[in-house]
Amino acid sequence: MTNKEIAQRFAELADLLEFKDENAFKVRSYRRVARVLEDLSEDVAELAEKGTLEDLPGVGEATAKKIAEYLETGRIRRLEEAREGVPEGIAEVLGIQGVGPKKAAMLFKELGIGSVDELEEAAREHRLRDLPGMGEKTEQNILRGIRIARSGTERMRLDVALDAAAMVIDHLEGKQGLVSRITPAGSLRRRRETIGDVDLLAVGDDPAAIIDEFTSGPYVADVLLAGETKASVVVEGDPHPQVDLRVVDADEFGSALQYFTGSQAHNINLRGLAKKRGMKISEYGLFEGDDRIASAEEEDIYRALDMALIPPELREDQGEIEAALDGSLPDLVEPDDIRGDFHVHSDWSDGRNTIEEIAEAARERGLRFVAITDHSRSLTVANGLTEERVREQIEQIERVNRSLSDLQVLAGSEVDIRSDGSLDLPDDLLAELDVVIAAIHTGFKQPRRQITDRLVAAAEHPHVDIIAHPSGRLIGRRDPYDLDVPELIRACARTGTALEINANPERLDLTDGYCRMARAQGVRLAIGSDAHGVEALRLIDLGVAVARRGWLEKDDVLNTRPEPQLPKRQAGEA
Ligand code: DGT
Ligand code: CA
Ligand code: CA
Repeated sequence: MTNKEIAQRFAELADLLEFKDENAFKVRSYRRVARVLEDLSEDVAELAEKGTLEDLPGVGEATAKKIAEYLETGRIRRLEEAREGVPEGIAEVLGIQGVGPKKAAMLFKELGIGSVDELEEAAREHRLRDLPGMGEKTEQNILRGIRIARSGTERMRLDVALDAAAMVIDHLEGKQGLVSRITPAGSLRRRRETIGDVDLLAVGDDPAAIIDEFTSGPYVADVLLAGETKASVVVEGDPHPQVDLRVVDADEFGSALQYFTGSQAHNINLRGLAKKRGMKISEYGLFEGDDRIASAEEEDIYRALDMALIPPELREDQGEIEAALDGSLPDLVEPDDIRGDFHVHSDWSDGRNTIEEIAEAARERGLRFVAITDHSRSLTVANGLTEERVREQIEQIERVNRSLSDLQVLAGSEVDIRSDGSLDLPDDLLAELDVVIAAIHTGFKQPRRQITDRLVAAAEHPHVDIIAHPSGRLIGRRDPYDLDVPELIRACARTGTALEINANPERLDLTDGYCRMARAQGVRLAIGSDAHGVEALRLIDLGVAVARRGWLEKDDVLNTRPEPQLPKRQAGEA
């Protein structure tokens, strides 16, 4: 963390000095220091302790002193001096695409612009176009930059990013002979739960034609940058997804993909490892001296470092490099392993499709079982089922099952956990169901002790098979409940209750890190699409992505068995 913090301080110092039109040499040198610190694999505090800061490229005595000063006091006096006389809003102005420190200085001097709001107003009133070196076009660019900065602070949901990537890839692959390879990189390839921007990597004989086609596709809302081998566009969507495309040489595809997949923390660790072995790694290849020893395929790079290919979902510097070195990487669960869906709503509660339609769609997806888990009675807003309706539904499902040979429809319920921890349906009815998933839908704000007890009580209930969306968060809309998740995981381990990975892109809950914790304690995970319409059954793949990021193998995930093998029911039946 400190490396990054100090890097940011030096970058800010460079910007401020340039804004004030001070020594250009210092501006360049501070900017270089910022980059070096950003990419450093060692801890800068350790280097300071050893007295070897000055061995870093671009770091002289004065800079080393500033770093030491920050480490000791949390401040850099030179930076504080530089901030004097500069309006606070300038930092934000500098963050607008197309406004560098020089332009910001001119805007400040000529028009007194000290904030993004003032900049926007001036651009709208056409007061920028008459300034030296500016014109109508610059004005428009600045307004666009402001728009992007405001929407760009929001990360997009995984499904939005996947759709944006698919749209661009389809378009480019649709042009005969244009691209020979094209694939997502960055956080999208790692399947993070939210995505800042979509990164794509392509290979083709005519990079200029690829860039042309990419920046003129029907999906384009705005072109941010169009270079010779690199371009950025904003596509239609909410928030407007930014898509970056890079075209690379076929023989550098592997090293570029490795580099641009990240994460940065993973790459820094890998670079440190290469260095220890006298090698250098970059987006252009793995080098030993001047010899390039790997670059065409990602696998070649990892192999040359004595490792198996590390799946992108694991590349977060959470021990995956160490595991790859000692051959203990998990054999991750895959979308093709999935045989069933544990969480689907029908038109009996708030879903849109009939049980028959759901069964048909599940069969088309190649599933062997699908659980109908409508809401229970107290969830009146979702048309929750009364006891009587649940009994009717069980009969209806039996009828549907008699007409099906290759798919099993499970009679289930997403039973509400009431605020005292008791369940919303009687025990004898729950015992009759094939699968019971229990969830909280009210009383999210209960204190930690109470909400934890409530979920633990549900896990301890003899007929509850799965705890649904355990943390309750809605990405970007609602924080998780104040729940002691490790305690719930322990309760599930004790009682043989599974935890859900809810695959709805707004939930992705249980989250990846806790999946790993659950696995370590032998808790099984059950992926549910939580589909309210058959088109959403495909979202189960996002749950698989969370499982993979949580280091889960096929056996850890209950959906991979051809028949639902719920631990508690098996124990009960034995
Ligand atoms: P995002 O877009 O915020 O969801 O996250 P990423 O991981 O896609 O980040 P992004 O788009 O800034 O860059 C894509 C990858 O490129 C990143 O994961 C690692 C690599 N990369 C980009 N910039 C740098 C850098 O300055 N240093 C290093 N070491 N790697 C970088
Ligand atoms: Ca990205
Ligand atoms: Ca990017």
